[in-house]
Amino acid sequence: MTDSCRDIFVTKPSLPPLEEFIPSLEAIWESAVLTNGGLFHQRFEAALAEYLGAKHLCLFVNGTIALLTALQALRVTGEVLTTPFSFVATSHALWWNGVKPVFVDIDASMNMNPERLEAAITPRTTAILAVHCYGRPCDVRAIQDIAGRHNLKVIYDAAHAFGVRDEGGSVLRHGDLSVLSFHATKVFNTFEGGAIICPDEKTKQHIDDLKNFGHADEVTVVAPGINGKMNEFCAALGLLQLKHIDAALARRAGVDARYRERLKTARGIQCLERAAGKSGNYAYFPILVREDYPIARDELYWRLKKEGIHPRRYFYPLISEFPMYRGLDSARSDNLPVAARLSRQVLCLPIYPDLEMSVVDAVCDLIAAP
Ligand code: T4K
Repeated sequence: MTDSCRDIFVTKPSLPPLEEFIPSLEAIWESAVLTNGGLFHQRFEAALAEYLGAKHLCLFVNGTIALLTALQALRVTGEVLTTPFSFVATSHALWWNGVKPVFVDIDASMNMNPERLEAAITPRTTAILAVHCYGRPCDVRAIQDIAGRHNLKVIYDAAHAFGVRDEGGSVLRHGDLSVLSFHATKVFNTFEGGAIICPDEKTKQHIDDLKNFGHADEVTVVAPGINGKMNEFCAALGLLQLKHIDAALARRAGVDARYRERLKTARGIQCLERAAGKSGNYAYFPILVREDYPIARDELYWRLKKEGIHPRRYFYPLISEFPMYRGLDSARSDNLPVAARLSRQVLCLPIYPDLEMSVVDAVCDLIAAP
């Protein structure tokens, strides 16, 4: 390592120069409007929608509350097909809506395998909750085809997919609703935050009501909504972050390329292929530590940590292995063989805009000679 005292985490949040943020803070203090759709909220919502190429977008306090609200807005009930290979918030959002997750196995793309979807549908199935894992787009066409034939809603947990595009534009346009996270660990952060991409103004209005306790106006409550509003502080930061996001993505691309170059000859290490025809966001750098690697994935994980490098095993354990879900029939490991295997092989290496190439090289040296 260039600096052996320094710990290197899987990510380090990008922030604009502090002096750029001060005028926004002064404006917030001056106006005393702190939340509830203030000026920064309005400006950020509009600017973000434009950046993402979305016509309608609702800002949220975080991605989890946005997911919860998206499911509520679509009146999802009964059972929902979802992936076990995600952050636990994906299934928790179903649980909070009183909906039973039905886990469907993934394929080598790390996303839900559309070929496994149809067999999991029952008369109680109302929706598919898929995740663009690591920002790699799902097979949206196959998912939509199945959803269309079975009259199911489609919600994309796009927490990892900020700025990801496919052949036709933003990947966020797919499904009934897409949900973003702007948590500190994400490609684009507002400290904490999230958003729902909506297809039309009416849906946006409904979701805006739901995130404000269900209040449609001062005296009308249309649904048991939640407090999901983004505050002015986070909105002001988001507005500033937009100025820097393209440069940050370009630096991430450089780190991604260096890892690929340096790891291509490491025996037993597999970098996930970039998704063809898509423009990614380099949100994560997952590798698979295969059986022909000299040591087990967890041994590598601990060796790196001993050297001050802190990769993460996203996503291990699988959601279906957590106590509150493992009793479900669909959580059986023989139903999820690919997810079970990949979850025990995956390691997400540090990636963030400021990561020095010398550190990337040091990580690769440690991996190449464990
Ligand atoms: N759906 C999906 C697919 C998701 O991945 C997530 C969140 C959600 C939904 C829910 O969205 P939010 O409600 O969070 O908006 C993190 C995050 O807490 C979580 O947001 C994220 N996914 C998940 C994949 O990772 P941890 O517990 O693994 O990360 P944590 O807090 O240990 O942070 C990792 C490293 O990053 C730290 O070791 C150091 C560094 N770090 C972290 C934070 C928070 C910083 O340097 N500064 C920071 O402020 O969960």
